[in-house]
Amino acid sequence: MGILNVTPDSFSDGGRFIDPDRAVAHARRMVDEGADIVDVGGESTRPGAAPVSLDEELRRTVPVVAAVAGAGHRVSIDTRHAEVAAAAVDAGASIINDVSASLGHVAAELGVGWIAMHMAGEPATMQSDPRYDRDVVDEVRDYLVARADAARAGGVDDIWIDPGIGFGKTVDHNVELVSNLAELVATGERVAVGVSRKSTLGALTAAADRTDDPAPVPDRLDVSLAMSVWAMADGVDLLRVHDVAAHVVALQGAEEILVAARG
Ligand code: HH2
Repeated sequence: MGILNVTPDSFSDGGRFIDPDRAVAHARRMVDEGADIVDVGGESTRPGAAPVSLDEELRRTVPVVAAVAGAGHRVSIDTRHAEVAAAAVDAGASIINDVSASLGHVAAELGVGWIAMHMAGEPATMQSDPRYDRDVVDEVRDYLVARADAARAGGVDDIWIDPGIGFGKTVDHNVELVSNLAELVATGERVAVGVSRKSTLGALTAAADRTDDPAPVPDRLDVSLAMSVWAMADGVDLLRVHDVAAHVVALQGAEEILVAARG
């Protein structure tokens, strides 16, 4: 899944694709590079981000969804809002990428796929002091499986669960979740994950470089690739990434090894 944020303030590509023509050109490039799905978002959910109005989110996303889906590409809409999901599906999106895991009933009504992501709290405050009463992996897994079960009972067929790396989690929580992706896969649900360029990777890159300052966003690709390969080896079905070409090369190379290792 290639990321297309039609926002002025996303942590990595904010401001780059706010112009619809540039957004559509970037979508086309990601598909050419090997993305199966283009994930269009009109609201940054980075830590501390302020919510945008519905009108603004619709204005940013719907024309881009229509153009990308109209060109024959599979589009997901990255939103927490039922109105935006419905308008995007009307414009051709076929998956709701839902960081609030609350739109299962909307996916059922619209007859589209649904990615249920775990988020502890709200973007504006979720990183202030994230805590889990139980083990973070158990808590996230049980929550997502319950969401998936409810959505399936409500009529959604096409479901992924996503641990929500960076959404109300410390670096240690994120590492714990990525190192236990196999536990999510073992639930039998299809698993999606997004680590691409996130701040935890800035911390891990700094540790590898033996510096204290988190690595800036453009320097986080190496660890993004390493984690995505790890996720694929653990059986993750869908990877949400900014750098599609680099991921395709890394994942195809790693797949050769996996196939050989598994006979
Ligand atoms: N992460 C972000 C947004 N949407 N969706 C899923 N399923 N999984 C994720 O991990 C995920 C997501 C945040 O990243 P990004 O869209 O690059 O930045 P921003 O929220 O600043 O727009």
